[in-house]
Amino acid sequence: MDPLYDDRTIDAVTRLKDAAASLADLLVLPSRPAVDAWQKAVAGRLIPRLRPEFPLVAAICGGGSAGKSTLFNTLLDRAISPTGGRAGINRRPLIAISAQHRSTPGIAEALCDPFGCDPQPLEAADQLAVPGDPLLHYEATLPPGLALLDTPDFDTGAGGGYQNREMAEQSLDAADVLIYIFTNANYNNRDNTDFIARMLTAVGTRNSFLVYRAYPAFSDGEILDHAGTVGRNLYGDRAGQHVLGVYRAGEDNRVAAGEQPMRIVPVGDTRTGLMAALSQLDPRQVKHALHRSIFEDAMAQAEDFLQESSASKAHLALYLEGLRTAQRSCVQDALGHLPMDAVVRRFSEIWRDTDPSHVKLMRQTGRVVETPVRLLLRAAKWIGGSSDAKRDKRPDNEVAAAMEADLVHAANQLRKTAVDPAIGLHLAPGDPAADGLRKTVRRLAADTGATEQTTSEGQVALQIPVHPALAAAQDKLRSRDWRADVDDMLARREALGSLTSQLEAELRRLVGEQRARMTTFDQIRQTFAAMLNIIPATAAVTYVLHTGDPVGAAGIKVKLAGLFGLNDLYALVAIPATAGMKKADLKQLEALLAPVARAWLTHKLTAIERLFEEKITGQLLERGAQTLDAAAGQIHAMAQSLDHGRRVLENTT
Ligand SMILES: Nc1nc2c(ncn2[C@@H]2O[C@H](COP(=O)(O)OP(=O)(O)OP(=O)(O)O)[C@@H](O)[C@H]2O)c(=O)[nH]1
Ligand SMILES: [Mg+2]
Repeated sequence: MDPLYDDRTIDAVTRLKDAAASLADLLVLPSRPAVDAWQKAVAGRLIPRLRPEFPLVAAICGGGSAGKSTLFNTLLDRAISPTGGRAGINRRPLIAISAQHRSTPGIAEALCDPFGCDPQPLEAADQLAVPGDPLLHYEATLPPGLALLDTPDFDTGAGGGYQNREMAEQSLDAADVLIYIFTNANYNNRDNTDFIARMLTAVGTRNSFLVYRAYPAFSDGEILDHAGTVGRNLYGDRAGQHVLGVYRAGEDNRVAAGEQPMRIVPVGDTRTGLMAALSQLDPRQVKHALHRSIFEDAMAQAEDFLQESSASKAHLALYLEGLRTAQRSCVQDALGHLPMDAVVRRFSEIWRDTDPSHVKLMRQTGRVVETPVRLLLRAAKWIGGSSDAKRDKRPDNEVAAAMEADLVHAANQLRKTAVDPAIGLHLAPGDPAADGLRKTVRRLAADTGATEQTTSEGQVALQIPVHPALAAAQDKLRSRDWRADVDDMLARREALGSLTSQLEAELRRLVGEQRARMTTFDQIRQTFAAMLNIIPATAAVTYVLHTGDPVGAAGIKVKLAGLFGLNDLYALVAIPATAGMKKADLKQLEALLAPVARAWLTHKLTAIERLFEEKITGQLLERGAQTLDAAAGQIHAMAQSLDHGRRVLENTT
């Protein structure tokens, strides 16, 4: 069994066609018109032809009044097609198939498909004299494996052009085998043969029978000589391979008078009559080479589409990664002034509230405040005075204004990035996110137009153009009422800056955890209580977010693993490490503060990220993720089908 005609091949081609169309849609591929044309060709030309019952299509073609219709009628043994002395009688194709196919569904449809129409039956011969879609005739004498096509000429002119070229072109396009009829007047007409040659070799080379309508006075040698010229004009030096037979048709007046059918006589090496030769052609054998070449072309194109789709998908992934990176940095900017002191103060309150009663009593009598306080007072000097003085310098409304400015600035920045034709990123060279993106930008530069530069400050500047699949989501974002969005975000900033029940619960949990780690009369425990009074001021605004471990940095290093999908996001909370604190004390302070800072920052960063996604990036990210997901599925389907296709080509010749 020829694997080309295997059901699995039809399935694979069908899947390939559907997946390519989906990808063109999903990824808004620039070659979408090409995908459409290819898909149409695969559906109309390839798939029906791979079905076992599909007949061989033999198209009779030639110049005006060459005798095409007379030959057609002769082969059918019935005068169906109109004939006459005036050139250009037939204005549309006539398709004749075996009457058996009346009951085979899909055959007539597939035969008409190259013409882009549904099958219509021929009712009267004069229908063929007006331009229109092809007509269909069922003929009992035709074998089921053969469809005969009578075609309009391609050389009668009207208004400086050829009146039937397009129709003739479609007919030739639909043909598996050609019967070219010519006369002494036009056998060497290069315009005609060039036209056919172009059609015949466009997708897979098709073979021909040559019928020479010549005067009886012509010798067979002359017939063969002229037919040889036609063959060479059609196929060049491969004519011997592609010309299946040469016939002569006599110029008999009884034929012209319609009293006799045409007499078609084999010439030279050709031995079999034309109808017999046509019937003997095994459709699969004849079509195998053609179908294999159509199949090969289709696979090669699909391979190109697959590559284009993969590159496009990679571009989309890169853009989304760029957008997420931009969003991360904007979220961090938005948190520039959010006060952490309130959080530490609250932690401290919870701590004190949960003190056992004897400790509360000791605190009232002042017996707890010893060494740690002296230590912490020194620390307070480092941050510029007592904790209260520091807080007084930053009245609440000033903090609120700073918070507002940060949020608006960061939100504007992110929105601009999200609606711009390209994302512009400035990243520190050591940043692992920068390194990853940089590599991808370099790899995809040719396909995406993304660029990479190093700025004069030594930063990595990346430009990533938006992916066309996100154009609609971007338009939607542009048309949003941005002022209203900003107002809404500002209205909610209170909630962002203050404690929520979720954070409160987290702080209570942390207090419990810390307590569990200490024995009742632990010195550390007392130190903690005292420290808690002073930390709020130091921790107010003094933290920095880092991607990558801030090695050797002074202060408390807090790892915020998993936030934004980054495993290496750190917050560095500046603590007066240089203020004479002993290493052991700093360690204690770190043990206390790190979890609080972590809880707080995680909470805030997540909240702002959510807010930005709701107002700015959400639709782009979501649409992008869905598209990536769907594209991955279709790309997989294409790759699998192509694998099958490759195996078919390896196992056939
Ligand atoms: N004497 C003679 N006349 C023929 C022969 N074959 C065709 N004719 C005549 O040539 C004229 C054109 O024949 P058609 O069969 O209509 O030619 P066609 O190629 O179909 O022409 P269009 O459809 O107009 O392009 C008619 O008058 C035919 O009778 C033949 O073998 N001998
Ligand atoms: Mg005709």
